[in-house]
Amino acid sequence: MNSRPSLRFKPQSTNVLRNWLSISTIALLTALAGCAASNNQSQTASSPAASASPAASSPAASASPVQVEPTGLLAQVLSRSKIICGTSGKVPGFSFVNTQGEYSGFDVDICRAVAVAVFNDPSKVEFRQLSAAQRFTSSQTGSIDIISQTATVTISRESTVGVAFGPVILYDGQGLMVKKNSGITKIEQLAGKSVCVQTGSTTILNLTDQFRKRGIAYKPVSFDDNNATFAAYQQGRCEAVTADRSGLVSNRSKLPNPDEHTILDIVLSKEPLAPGVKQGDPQWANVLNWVVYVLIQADEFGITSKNVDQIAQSTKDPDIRRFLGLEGDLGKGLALKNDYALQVIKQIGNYSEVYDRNLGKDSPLKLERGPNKLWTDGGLLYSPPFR
Ligand SMILES: N[C@@H](CCC(=O)N[C@@H](CS)C(=O)NCC(=O)O)C(=O)O
Repeated sequence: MNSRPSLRFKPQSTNVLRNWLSISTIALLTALAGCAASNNQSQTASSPAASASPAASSPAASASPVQVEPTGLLAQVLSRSKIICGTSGKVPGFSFVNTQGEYSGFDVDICRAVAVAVFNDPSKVEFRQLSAAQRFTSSQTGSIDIISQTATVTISRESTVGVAFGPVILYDGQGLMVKKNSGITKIEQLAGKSVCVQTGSTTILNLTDQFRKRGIAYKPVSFDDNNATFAAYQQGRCEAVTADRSGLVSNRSKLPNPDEHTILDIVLSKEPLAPGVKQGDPQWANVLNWVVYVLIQADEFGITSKNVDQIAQSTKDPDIRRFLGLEGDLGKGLALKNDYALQVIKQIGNYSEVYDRNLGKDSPLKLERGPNKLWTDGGLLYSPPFR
């Protein structure tokens, strides 16, 4: 059922897990296990109800009705009537707050998608603006429910820092940006020069490693704020600025003359960006995971915000019927409404729609999809089955 069980079933979550595994959940798990499913299938096939409708003949329909109760953070979020989402607010395409206080971006849409899944209302999110370093402390102290802030999945963040990352939403890498007229095209030309960088990030760690491994001396000029980092670069306090390549494209768009800056043709690291939650609450982690997977799976099925209603009315494909909650109990198994996926697609869109409007062809940034294509198109995006 889980593609990355190690992220969700941590030792410290045993009590929560025990509560969560209510009798009805065990019934679902049993029904979904391979051998049990074949038993159920044969029982269903012999029951008169099974022949009455196509839905009733599916293995999922033969399981006991699923009634998973919200617990932990999901229960808290429901009683509070909003999700608290930690994000930057300063990075166009990911999270940007305009002068009217309205948020937009890929990271913002992830939190809105979770709000649709939980409340059927994308507006039920309160955004908290955090620095790169505050992302993780805020998650640890429980003052935010979701981190959705250009965060790279790393082993130490999942082990010592205590973040349970959801699925990767953007495969990126670290880059370097310089002024075009500097003539710099290679990292070696930065020897003895200054590089602006943000603290609380993987960026500063990779920068150190990359110069160290090449044996090049340089001067890091660090800031704990995104805007301060790029302002310093713009003012000429550093010859280069480093960040995730998508972050460079985003911040370049805010500079007075974006065309005067170039991103070097070099990738310093792997930066798989993902939203995350605090560890120890498997039900809440599952909600995040299976909301992100909805975006990816909808893309694979060719379901968009525009055609989802029409597909829901006409499809006979059992995979799609289960996915959209027209049959089976997949949504209920997450303690959500059974049609949560349909609502997420209708109100937020599929992965391509979210990508294109925030980062891709319909956005000012025009970022190529690169590895962020579906696995069926040669990319890395892959959702485990909705089954
Ligand atoms: N992906 C890297 C870098 C992320 C990063 O530095 N993000 C910046 C923006 S590019 C940020 O969130 N800054 C928050 C702020 O200062 O507002 C990580 O997870 O450490």
